[in-house]
Amino acid sequence: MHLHRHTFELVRFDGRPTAGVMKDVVVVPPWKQVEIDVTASQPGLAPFHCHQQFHMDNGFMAMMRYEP
Ligand SMILES: [Cu+2]
Repeated sequence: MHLHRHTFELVRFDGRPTAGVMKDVVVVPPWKQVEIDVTASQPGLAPFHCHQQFHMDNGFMAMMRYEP
């Protein structure tokens, strides 16, 4: 998964807490979950999407937007 224009902190990967891991892309294994913290410090539009083309073709993408 890729969040454009932001860096997020990976705080949980497959149930295991993590800290200090800053990323803008994270690989989510099948049937696993990750949890991230995002600081809303870049107002405007930011695409959030899967990097697997098949998933994007089937709608696994969104546009995040917030104002200052
Ligand atoms: Cu995907």
